[in-house]
Amino acid sequence: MAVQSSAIQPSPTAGRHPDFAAQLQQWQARIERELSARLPAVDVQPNRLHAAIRYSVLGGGKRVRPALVYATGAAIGVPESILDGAACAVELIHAYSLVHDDLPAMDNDDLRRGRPTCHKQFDEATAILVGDSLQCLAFELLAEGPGLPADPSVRLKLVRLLAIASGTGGMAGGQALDLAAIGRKLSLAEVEEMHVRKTGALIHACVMMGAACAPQLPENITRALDEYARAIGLAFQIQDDLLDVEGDVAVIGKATGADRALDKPTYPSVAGVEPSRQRMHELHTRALSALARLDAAGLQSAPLAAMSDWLVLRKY
Ligand code: GRG
Repeated sequence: MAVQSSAIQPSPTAGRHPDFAAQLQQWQARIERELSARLPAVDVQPNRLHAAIRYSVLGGGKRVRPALVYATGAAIGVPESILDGAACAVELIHAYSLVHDDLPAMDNDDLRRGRPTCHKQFDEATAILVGDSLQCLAFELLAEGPGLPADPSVRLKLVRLLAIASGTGGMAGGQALDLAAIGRKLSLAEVEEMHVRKTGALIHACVMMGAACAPQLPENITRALDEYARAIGLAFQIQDDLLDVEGDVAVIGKATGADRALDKPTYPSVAGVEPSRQRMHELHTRALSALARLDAAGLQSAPLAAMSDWLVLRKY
């Protein structure tokens, strides 16, 4: 199998944001550099844990979440230099969730981003510690790391947003619902609730954390961003479910059909493939219409519109 390229696919959004592919690649390169600078070095003890941390975070993934933080900043005029800390923190939480999700006690996956999963490359105990350490580091960065507004009240807001999105009301709770759903029939409303928490909450937090770095942002713009972020969070997970049914394993970098193999209810398994696609496009349209309020206020919706296009049209 081909190792998943770290390069972003050419953008299908050329009309809305002609330089989007180049912009994404710049954000992707930036986050790789910023993450690398914040991770412990391999030659520092405990070396094996640090090697596993760097293996799990660097050199792969689409970097959707950091890109969303930067795209929000680009839309509302916050410089990247004071978004880096938030972009790193959210990607570290995401990386931790993938490492733990792949463990035998959860989804038991051997392949992630076209490479052996952390517990396969190292061992289970190390993978558990990688997740624990990444979660702590994410909050340490928000509390006192570089690349964020200096204002302590902004940092506190960022900690709060990320903690709520990661905890039982968000990602961890969504994962619990996901595990409890194995072999059961769920209603569509229950599947949506699971998706909104497991994946949508962290996607939503990326946008709201970018917005929090502009403390003077008018309330109506914050509300528009909130609506946009909720819509793309769910749309992203529906596309993930669709890719699990229809995706190309060599492009995705992990096995397809995993949800069916685990007997997990997904959007397409409950609603059907075509209605799932329709729901995803409806959410995409809702996200774009929320962004119209940014343009009306003289802000730049194009980076966020292009992100939404990419998330629903992506092939991995
Ligand atoms: C272990 C608390 C805990 C939570 C795990 C994120 C998650 C919850 C599980 C991952 C399983 C999964 C496939 C979730 C669906 C959506 C998702 C998060 C996909 C992976 O995110 P991408 O596509 O991955 O952004 P890359 O590799 O590009 O970073």
